[in-house]
Amino acid sequence: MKITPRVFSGMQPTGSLHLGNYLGAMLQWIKLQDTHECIYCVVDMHAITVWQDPKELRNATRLVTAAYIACGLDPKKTIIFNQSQVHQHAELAWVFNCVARLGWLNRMTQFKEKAGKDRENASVGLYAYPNLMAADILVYRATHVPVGEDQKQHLELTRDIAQKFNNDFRESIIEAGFEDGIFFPLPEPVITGPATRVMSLRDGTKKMSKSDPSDLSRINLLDDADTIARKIQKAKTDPEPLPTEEAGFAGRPEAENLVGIYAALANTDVASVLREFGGGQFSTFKKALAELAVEKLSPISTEMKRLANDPAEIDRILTDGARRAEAIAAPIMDRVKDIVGFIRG
Ligand code: AQP
Repeated sequence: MKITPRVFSGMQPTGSLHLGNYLGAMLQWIKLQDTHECIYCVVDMHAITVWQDPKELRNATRLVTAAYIACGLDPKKTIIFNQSQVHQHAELAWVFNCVARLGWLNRMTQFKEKAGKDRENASVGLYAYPNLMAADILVYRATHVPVGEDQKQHLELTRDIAQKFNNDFRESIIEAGFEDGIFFPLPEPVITGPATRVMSLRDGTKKMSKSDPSDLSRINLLDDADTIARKIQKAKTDPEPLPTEEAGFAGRPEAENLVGIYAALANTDVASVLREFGGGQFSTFKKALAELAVEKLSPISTEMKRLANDPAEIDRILTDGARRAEAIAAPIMDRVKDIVGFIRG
């Protein structure tokens, strides 16, 4: 059972996907499917760490799956499934609950942000979320995880858990036939491109997020052309012209965000965008950005709507993916049980 290069990542069905999910993660996912074995999950178990209406959760899971495919993931080439269909995620998460330390979880900034002031009332699942995320990745012994910048801390925790498991159970791992004492790889985050952290259109210091109460803060993959143009038109900016070089973004997070979005959508870099638009007014730039965003996103939303019309086909893709995912996860989880000392039939 050698460690081979394998990619894992997921998105939560907590609402409609947005431009941040697309530019921060999805573009990398699509590239990697041509070069690596890839497993892409709709993480419905993560979604219920905050309340989800059951009917909406089912719809959102199907819609996120439709978005994966409409963006360009090929369910024949890559494995696409919803997390709850592969029970090994939950089993390994429990083992990791017993490996990870409270002090480690206490440092997770996403929990602090999501729990807010009402920490006592947050679910235990929200607190233990990073342990489940570590299990999602390591139950496939995945080596590469394409994510946005916001997930960097969780990925570091995943590496810490893998390392501690390897150290704590070293003897048992060697007895199980892994001579070098390494069972889990330390997965590498893949955080690349000009838009690894897309910010809210209303506040350049806040991450674009599904859960932001203002719909104007984000561009959803399902927004129509007029809505996209209106949101970009209304995006917060400052009164200065666009800078001519990247150093000019200091103290101008909204300008930096919009130029980063343009660069990512145009598949170029920020310096090239500034060569074209630097020194000009935001009104001209916003018009060009709206046209580019509509050109890139309209085909995705059209395809998403078409796919969403056939929920039975989406469920079939998810179940087929789950079967293929489980074929990889089951023998790994069996080994974990042996290493930990569980008796199995
Ligand atoms: N604003 C963003 N910029 C770049 N990447 C982002 N990602 C999310 N927001 C941005 C990346 O998208 C992937 C899936 O994220 P997720 O659905 O698991 O949840 P999240 O990171 O918590 O995203 P949201 O939109 O903020 O959801 P809610 O509001 O439900 O919490 C990840 O790779 C993430 O980095």
